[in-house]
Amino acid sequence: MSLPHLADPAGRYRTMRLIRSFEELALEWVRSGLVVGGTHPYSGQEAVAVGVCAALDPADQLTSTHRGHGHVLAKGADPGRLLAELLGRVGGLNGGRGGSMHAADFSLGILGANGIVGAGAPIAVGAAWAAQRRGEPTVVASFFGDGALNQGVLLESLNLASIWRAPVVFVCENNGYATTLPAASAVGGSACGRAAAFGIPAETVDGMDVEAVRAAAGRAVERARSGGGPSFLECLTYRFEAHHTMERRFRLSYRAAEEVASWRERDPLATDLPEAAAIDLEVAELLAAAAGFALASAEPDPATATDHLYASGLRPRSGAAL
Ligand SMILES: Cc1ncc(C[n+]2csc(CCOP(=O)(O)OP(=O)(O)O)c2C)c(N)n1
Ligand SMILES: [Mg+2]
Repeated sequence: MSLPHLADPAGRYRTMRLIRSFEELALEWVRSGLVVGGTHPYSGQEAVAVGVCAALDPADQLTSTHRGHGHVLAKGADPGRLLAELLGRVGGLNGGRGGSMHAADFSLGILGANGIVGAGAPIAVGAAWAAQRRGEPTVVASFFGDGALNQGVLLESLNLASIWRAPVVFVCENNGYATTLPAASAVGGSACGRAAAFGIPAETVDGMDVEAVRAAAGRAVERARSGGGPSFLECLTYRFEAHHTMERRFRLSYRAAEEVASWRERDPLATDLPEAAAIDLEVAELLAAAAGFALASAEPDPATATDHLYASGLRPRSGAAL
């Protein structure tokens, strides 16, 4: 059974709108100082998260990135709890201790956003291998950017997934840049070529088209679930905002205004769905309630600052400084 909130075009549009509006609110909260430290906005890339998650079942899992809000929301995380996480409040997905780059909800198969570029991939392969060993039908989607293509750990993960025939769908969100570095001048060969070198079927898809992503992800998920092993999708996409909210402080000019404008013309949210305006209103109300929940959530008690630093059962060595 696919994720119920992504089962039809209206649900997929609603979720893309939720992600876009969430990111706009998060940006506002960063600018006003409510969110400390900033975020990596996902605006522009919504069709990738939603298209891939639309091909997943509720029990399937994912690993995410530093730009993770879209993946987490697409899999079904509560927007109020994600906002509370950004604020560092106790009502957050992780009690406010993870923040934007470490949002997780294991109950929904969200194994975590991740601040280390490429680091979600080995987690995904491990989770998929564990499911395979247990005889469970779980598929794991692993999102990463073009920048991760040059991380050794990603190549090691592709290799292990291939030899173990692990049920992983590797999803490369090629948005053209790793921070300010153009992929065109940083990635030797091609994204799909890397997967092909490990014997993994790979395809490139229009990452601005949610239905194209869903169709390609559907083929990959089907292959993984039926024992056919991993697949690799390169989704061509673009981030509409800065790499990080901090970027506005530096006058960076690595992307031409015309380039940004031409990708904005291909906005994945452009739709002719007749119910789009009603959905937009519905999402605005949902997000207002989510913001209310997050803002009303308590600040953590400073006395709990060192909680969760050790796995359960372990104690700091006596005398060790905390
Ligand atoms: C291992 C590692 N190296 C460097 C960084 C700093 N860093 C954070 S995001 C980023 C760029 C990542 O680019 P990409 O994978 O294309 O993802 P995008 O930001 O475009 O979504 C870098 C270099 C990091 N977090 N982890
Ligand atoms: Mg990138």
